Amino acid sequence: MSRLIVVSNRVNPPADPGLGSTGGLAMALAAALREYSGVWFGWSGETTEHFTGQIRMQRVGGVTIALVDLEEQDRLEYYNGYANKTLWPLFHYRTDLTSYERSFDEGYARVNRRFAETLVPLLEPDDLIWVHDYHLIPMARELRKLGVKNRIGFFLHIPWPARRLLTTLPKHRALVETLFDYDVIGFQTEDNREAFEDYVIHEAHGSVAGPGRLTAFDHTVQVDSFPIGIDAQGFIEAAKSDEATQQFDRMQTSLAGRRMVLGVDRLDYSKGLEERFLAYEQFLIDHPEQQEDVFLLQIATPSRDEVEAYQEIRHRLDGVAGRINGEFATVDWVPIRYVNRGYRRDQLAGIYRAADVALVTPLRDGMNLVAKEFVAAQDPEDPGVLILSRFAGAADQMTDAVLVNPFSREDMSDAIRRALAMPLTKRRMRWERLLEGVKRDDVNAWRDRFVAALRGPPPEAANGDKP
Ligand code: GDG
Repeated sequence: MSRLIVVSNRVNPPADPGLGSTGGLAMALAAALREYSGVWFGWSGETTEHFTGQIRMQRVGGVTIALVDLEEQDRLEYYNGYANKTLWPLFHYRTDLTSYERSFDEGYARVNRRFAETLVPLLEPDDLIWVHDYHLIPMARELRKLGVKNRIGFFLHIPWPARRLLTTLPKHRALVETLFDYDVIGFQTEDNREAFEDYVIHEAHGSVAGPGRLTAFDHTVQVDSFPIGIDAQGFIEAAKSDEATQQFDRMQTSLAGRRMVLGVDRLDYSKGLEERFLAYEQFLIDHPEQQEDVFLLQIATPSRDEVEAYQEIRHRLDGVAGRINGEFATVDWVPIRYVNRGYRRDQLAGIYRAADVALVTPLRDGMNLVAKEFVAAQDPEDPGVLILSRFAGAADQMTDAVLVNPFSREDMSDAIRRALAMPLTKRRMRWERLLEGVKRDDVNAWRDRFVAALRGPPPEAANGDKP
């Protein structure tokens, strides 16, 4: 059986599954690779004075990892620069936060080249190579230049933006052209896949070459949507663990009979945290009778804090949470518990379980795994209600959630009221359907579907012979 070589910017499988790691990609890939023979290759997160291309192989949490150090300039131009100041905001529809700097382009190209040069000696002829996310879009092009003939797939964890937005990126065409060196390109949703096709047809003068196949730049690639899932079984078990139960009990005591509305996110402007706080404030204004019976617990783990836009959103959230608390709190009630630290994954599962309502309201999100984890962690006898932004990829699948427009405070305030008032039978019915989907479309199903596409058709089918 061929090995699976996974390539992503950072390589950080949790050493202990109970611990977890913040970030959807890490959790998903660790779960996907654990039962597969292969290697997970990427940046160690460390910098060195001069790039050497030396690899450190390790075994962590049942996964073989291969780490390479980058230079400080790489971190600034490639990671903080092109990845997190150019592509991330642009692909999340925030042109106002997008920097277009040539030095970032150069850093991005350099690191993709360095990754490819470092990976090549590790490769065997029938390895399947699976590259992840916006940091590494040109990786296949660099590998092909070095003579790699293996099948290479790419999966984008974040949204693919609308054509008009993408064209604000200098050299957008050159970037998209590099994608045509892959054999398979995967997106989270049909909507993203369509946006890509729209670009290819209208900007790159490409064409549809058959079902799920696009031709442009003299290459044909397979393009499909592969909605990512969670390790559902693992999460359900984590929610029943001792750690989770202890955390659940602690939460119950601290609730003191109040209802809890919960948010769990990386501290990122795409997650709609400020809009969420303001919508919750609107709810407090609309329903003064409920004020002291409810509180919002927002866990927001700091992330990418070297990038100014992240410092800025953190500062704004401190201000908004402080203002709302100052205005509405009483001597024995605080409306928002705002927490800037991470929790163990099993503790998180206990916190999800104790919540009456989850507010998952990103302004744009590739998928959003928190929505799925919340569902997996609920108590079947008394499940909580999921309020989900229609702009999260997860909304395509999770239609039994209360879907909201995260840009409208009134909409969200109404949704909170409805969710808190939802009778048990209705809650159970919706939750059961949601859970069924979370279990069926889990991370293993996602991996298996992608890897099957990456293997490609059997040789006789590829030659066009009838079976
Ligand atoms: C990207 C895309 C896509 C959060 N706080 C803690 C903690 N987390 C974990 C959650 C969840 C993960 O981080 C966040 O995943 P998301 O999917 O919500 O978001 P991104 O990090 O932006 O992920 C996203 C994903 O990739 C996968 O393709 O869904 O759209 O943006 O697993 O539980 N984990 C722990 N403590 C915390 O405090 N242990």
